[in-house]
Amino acid sequence: MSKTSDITLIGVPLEEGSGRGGCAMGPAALRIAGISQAMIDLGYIVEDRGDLRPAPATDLEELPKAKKLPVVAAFTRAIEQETYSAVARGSVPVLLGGDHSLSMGSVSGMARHAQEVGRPLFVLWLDAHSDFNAPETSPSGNIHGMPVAFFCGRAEFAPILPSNRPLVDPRHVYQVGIRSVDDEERRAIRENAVNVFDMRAIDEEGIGAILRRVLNDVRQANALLHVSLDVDFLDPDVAPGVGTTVPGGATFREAHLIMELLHDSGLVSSLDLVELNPFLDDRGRSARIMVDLAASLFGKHILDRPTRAA
Ligand code: 6HN
Ligand code: MN
Ligand code: MN
Ligand code: MN
Repeated sequence: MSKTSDITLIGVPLEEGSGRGGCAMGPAALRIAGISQAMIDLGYIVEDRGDLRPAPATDLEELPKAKKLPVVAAFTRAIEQETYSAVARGSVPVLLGGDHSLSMGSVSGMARHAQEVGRPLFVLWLDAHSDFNAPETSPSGNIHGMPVAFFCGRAEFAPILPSNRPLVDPRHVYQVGIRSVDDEERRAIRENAVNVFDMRAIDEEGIGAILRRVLNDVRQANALLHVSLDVDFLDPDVAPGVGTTVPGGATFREAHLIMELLHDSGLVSSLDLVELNPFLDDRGRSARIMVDLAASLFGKHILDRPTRAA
């Protein structure tokens, strides 16, 4: 039997959750920007599973406030299974998106694995947005604004996954970079005690201090950690290739420092790279930054440095 890969790339050409075209080209752009080679260069065995292309679900109705539900649901099911299979065979799943609704599947697959091994799953959500809408509260009806509410069990669109699916405790979700929250979403994240570090917190406390707090909580809980990186976490001047830019985002160095601290912690179990829209990008710049950030998370660094406690 061949050796299990260290990293499993899973392409998700999904854009129907975002309400516009372009994210379906995300996996291709990330591959052209060298995602696989970047990890091979760091010494990993990488398996690229290609792109998931499920047929739309036939058992679910279109919902006016959860647009393209049959497409998103079919992807959720396929992604849940692929992510679960990769992590269960000892590999780190890396989802190449695709819009952020793909995290309904990736986080659910990780939650299934976490339950099997008897550990909690924590989620680090790097995003301008909280993505905690439900169909009833969404201003847009776009499902990419709902994945956190979905995997925390706060938004049931329809029977997408089995009703006994393991959920993520919203108190185990850490959102960093937040600067655009809808009114009812604001109430929901407070009521559900999601940990939110908005841009002001980054400005005041510094990203290093925030990350150390998050990582300390993960370590104390002996948890698995899923990282979900939305392109719009970054400032639009740094990464313009995304449909939902919000000014005042993370700098190039803030984002890299997060990835470097994540690598040093040794705690990351899985990663989403989402919302890249190559149609809106500037000569592949955002695709290359996402690849570079992933490389930092997997150990690319400027200089060797003595390990120091987080
Ligand atoms: N994303 N809160 C807005 C909505 O339509 O629900 C924007 C969501 C953006 C989603 O960036 O992944
Ligand atoms: Mn998002
Ligand atoms: Mn976003
Ligand atoms: Mn707990």
